[in-house]
Amino acid sequence: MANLILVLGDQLTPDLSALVDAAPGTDVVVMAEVYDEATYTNHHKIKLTLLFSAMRHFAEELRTQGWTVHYHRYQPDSDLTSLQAVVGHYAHIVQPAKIVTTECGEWRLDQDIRQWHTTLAIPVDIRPDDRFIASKQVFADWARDRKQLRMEFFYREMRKKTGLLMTPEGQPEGGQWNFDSDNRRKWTGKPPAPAPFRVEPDTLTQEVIEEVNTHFEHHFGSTDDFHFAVTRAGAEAALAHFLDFALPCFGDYQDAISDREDWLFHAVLSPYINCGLLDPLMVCEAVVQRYYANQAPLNAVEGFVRQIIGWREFVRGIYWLHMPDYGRENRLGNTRALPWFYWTGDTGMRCLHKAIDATRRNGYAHHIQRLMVTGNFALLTGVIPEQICDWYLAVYADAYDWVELPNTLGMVMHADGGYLGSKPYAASGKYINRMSDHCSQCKYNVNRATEDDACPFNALYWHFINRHRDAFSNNPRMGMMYRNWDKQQPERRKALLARADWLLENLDSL
Ligand code: FAD
Ligand code: DLZ
Repeated sequence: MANLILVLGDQLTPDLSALVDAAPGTDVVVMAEVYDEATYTNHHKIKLTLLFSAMRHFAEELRTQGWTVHYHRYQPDSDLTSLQAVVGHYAHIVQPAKIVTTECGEWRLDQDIRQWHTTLAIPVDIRPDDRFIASKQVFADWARDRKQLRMEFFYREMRKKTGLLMTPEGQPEGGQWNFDSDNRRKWTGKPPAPAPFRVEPDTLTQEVIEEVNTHFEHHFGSTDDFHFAVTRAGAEAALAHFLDFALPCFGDYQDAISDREDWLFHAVLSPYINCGLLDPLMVCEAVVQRYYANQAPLNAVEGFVRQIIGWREFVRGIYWLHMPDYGRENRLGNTRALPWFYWTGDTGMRCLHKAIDATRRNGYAHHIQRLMVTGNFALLTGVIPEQICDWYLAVYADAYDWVELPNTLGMVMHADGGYLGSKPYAASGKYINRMSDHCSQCKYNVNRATEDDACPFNALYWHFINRHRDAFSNNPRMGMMYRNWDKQQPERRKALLARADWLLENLDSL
């Protein structure tokens, strides 16, 4: 008797645990583009295009390997609006012994699928997602009995487990685990940043672009410059492009921000890794090979590996350890609505305008734009975590709840009380000026704080420090900020707070 194998939109991996022991001649695959998944947030049009096109290409790839694939294309008037409805529909036709699937990455949908054995009255075999290096259980075991979870210590375990950048004697290459301090150069235009990797849309992708622009017209963003790969071969070419042209400088300029360049030396691989077109460990192995071939320095290679086997695995572990409560955290008690300009980019603050505009055009902004520009501003202004989390979930092609939520709620908003990060990444305009060339193009003056034309980040920074004294003044990593605040003249402090109050009342006119 056949099994019905459900492959989700972010499971486009040939050796997925749900597929690996199945029989192409007997078992049947089901894949579906459905209303519920396409609209649970205001997904960027680029993300919808990428996923639908990559899903369609993957279905074709499976068919050429002999699989029978029931593929449900998005139809606005279809009654089958959820994955459960589509799976139920095909289960009725195929009459399978059971449904087989790989565990879903999002708590919301995972909870739903875990009820299907009852709602669809068929056994559902849910397999672990072994595309991650640490299973949920391995992470839970590591986290048990630790008062604070720190990425660095988890990362070291992952280095030992994978052997990546480890000497035969079991020591980290270069004699240290982490070269973070060598990842902070400002980029001034030299060396030139490589042109981004591009794939011109094929006929199938063009068809999807048209459908997305028709059926999801009001969703965020534009597909005008869609150039992501949508197949495994295309994603592998994107990896090769990164290795050849960007990796050597990735480490030096990892924290840089540029007014002129959207992508700098970043990999732009997260959309492919997260939907299954690239395997994270394979990507790290390819990167590490460049180190041993003397084609990339250690600060670049270690910095990259840390992001994947460190941060990526760490945030996923935290997500599954603490959902659903994690998603409701708001420990700083934020009450402010997300400024409207996050959806339009319509603000005179140059750094925010550029980050949001790149997001709208590309479905992408690099990590420091997400953390220190759009994230920092939401932190300083006290935006309600749920609203800023939903924004990040919507606007990036790589966004899935399991990775977006801990990054936004934990790393950026500190809404989990410091569980994920030991201190908030709050910063004034001085930081943005140090790491970018935005400020010289901005209508606000980064060297001023209280005047009408002063960079809003400056007064907002001190307002944040002042209003969260109870939360942070005893944090050893924040002590210096409080000493700096306390030693300013009372009139100066008063002027800074007054300016910040005015800014907070007028965010949408900035
Ligand atoms: P690079 O800078 O080249 O890094 C290489 C790879 O490391 C990435 O492809 C990614 O797989 C991994 N990585 C790097 N940093 C992180 C991190 N903090 N967490 C997890 N993986 C990481 N990443 C997502 O994949 N999806 C998200 O929805 C997402 N939301 C974010 C929200 C906020 C507020 C912040 C601050 C970060 C978020 N990140 C998210 C992490 C990071 O910004 C992106 O992974 C990165 O920008 C992707 O671009 P890249 O491939 O060029 O990455
Ligand atoms: C993000 C997304 C979108 C936009 N559309 C679909 C879809 O139509 N069908 C599907 O199977 N998956 C889709 N996804 C991914 C899921 O919503 C969900 O984020 C992941 O499966 C979580 O692991």
